[in-house]
Amino acid sequence: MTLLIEERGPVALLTIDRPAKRNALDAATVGAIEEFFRKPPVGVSAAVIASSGDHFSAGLDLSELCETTAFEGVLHSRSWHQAFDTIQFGSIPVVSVLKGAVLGGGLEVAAATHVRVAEASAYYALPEASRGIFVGGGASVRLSRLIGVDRMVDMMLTGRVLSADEGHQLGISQYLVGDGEGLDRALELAERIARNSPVSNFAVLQALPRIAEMGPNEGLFVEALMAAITQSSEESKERLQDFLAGRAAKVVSADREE
Ligand code: 1HE
Repeated sequence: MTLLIEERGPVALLTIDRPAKRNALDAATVGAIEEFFRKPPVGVSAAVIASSGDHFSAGLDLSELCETTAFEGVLHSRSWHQAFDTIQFGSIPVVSVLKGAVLGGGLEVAAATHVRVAEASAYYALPEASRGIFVGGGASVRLSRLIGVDRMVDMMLTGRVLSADEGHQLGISQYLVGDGEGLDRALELAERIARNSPVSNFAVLQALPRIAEMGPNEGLFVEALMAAITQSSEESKERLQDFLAGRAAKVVSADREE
């Protein structure tokens, strides 16, 4: 088992557990990720992807690439696409905890998650070109949108390594914390996410990335449909009533949050 799965109430904690291989992603691990997100257990409303050891992931397990044919290569890449699509377009929000090496396929998994918490030790690179290969786990689509295609071109051509700070400035992480603090922060965020209405979380996951790809007119129309669908749910009505009756939490300013 290279993917440990633990349920902590509404939050599932998935730990990539191959520290001796720097959490290099083999087919079994990618398959286990897909299996989990294809049908998350009933009662689980958010997930955290973390890792054992000092590194998030050294990317594709390079020992699995030897002696593959072109067709096998296409199928392999498509299997990663399928697996990471179940993260990005699945039914539950996913928070990742990034530390140490976040390389190649490791960065591709991270880019498929919705909220990324980086520890100060995190560093990001795409060593594919130096290994004579190309990205195959969705980076050309997800990472180029995240940091801009020219930055990705630079990373691939020159082997540039981004520090945790640089990655944070570019939006790879939304949260930057000290070493050893990432898991607690990620669990706390996931618990908060799990308290949202599942319909609203689903709309965020399914509608926002699609609307971002649409023209403004289509985007606004789809936004209106999603708004109507979410606010017509029973849960939405209860939550609005709770607020109006003074039973719901207020929004507090950022500097008063702990
Ligand atoms: C691996 C892998 C791996 C480590 N596949 N076995 N990714 C890379 O090109 C990154 C390759 N890895 C590294 O640069 C370094 O290992 C690290 C910077 C991540 C860590 O360095 P270090 O000194 O802590 O560890 P190490 O001694 O290099 O590695 C420990 C073991 O993990 C060693 O095996 P051992 O049997 O000799 O102990 C390494 O061979 C093994 N190991 N990384 C297989 N990646 C779908 S397309 C996606 C394309 C990509 O992801 S390309 C990026 C590949």
